[in-house]
Amino acid sequence: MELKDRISILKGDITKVAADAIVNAANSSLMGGGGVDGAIHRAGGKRILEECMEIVNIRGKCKTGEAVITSAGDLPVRYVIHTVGPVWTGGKSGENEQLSNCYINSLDLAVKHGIESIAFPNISTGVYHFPRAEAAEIAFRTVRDFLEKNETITNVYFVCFDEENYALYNEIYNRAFAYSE
Ligand code: AR6
Repeated sequence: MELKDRISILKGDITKVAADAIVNAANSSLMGGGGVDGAIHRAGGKRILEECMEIVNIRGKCKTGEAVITSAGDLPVRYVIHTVGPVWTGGKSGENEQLSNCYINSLDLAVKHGIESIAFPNISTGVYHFPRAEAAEIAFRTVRDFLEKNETITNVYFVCFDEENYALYNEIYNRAFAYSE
């Protein structure tokens, strides 16, 4: 399968996406919150929060850039991967690398669990205020680099909730694959 066919840009609510796994833009407590995190816990039910609590009890809080995996409760997916994006504080505190790590660590976990299709929200671009255009470039480049070296993941969906992110991702996608068949 060609790289361009393994990456898709979708618009809408990630809790409605059918895939093997969806990724949650969580915070280090893993106790839920607003934005996409709130939507995932609301739609998935209490099983997800219970598993998050077990994880925090065993290994402590989830650090920025790291990822953990739980089952998906009532969601139409098998797993939820929870990752903690960086809070944007101007870009000189390692935010770019931390954001990239969110995608890499989520994809590594996906591979370990035999996940073939995975949906990402636009991590850190809400409450955490990462500039959208830069976040989209980092997300796309990181995923693309990963897929070039991996053959088990067949589909990555970038699920954009707002029009601006959707336009940014489409622009990046079209630029990346402009000269491919
Ligand atoms: N489906 C897909 N994307 C969504 C949805 C949804 N249902 N809802 C919002 N988005 P944010 P962050 C988009 O704030 O910036 C939470 O309280 C949204 O438009 O959810 O990483 C956590 O507990 C934006 O583009 O996450 C943390 O405390 C993107 O998801 C904190 O927010 C991310 O926005 C994490 O902040």
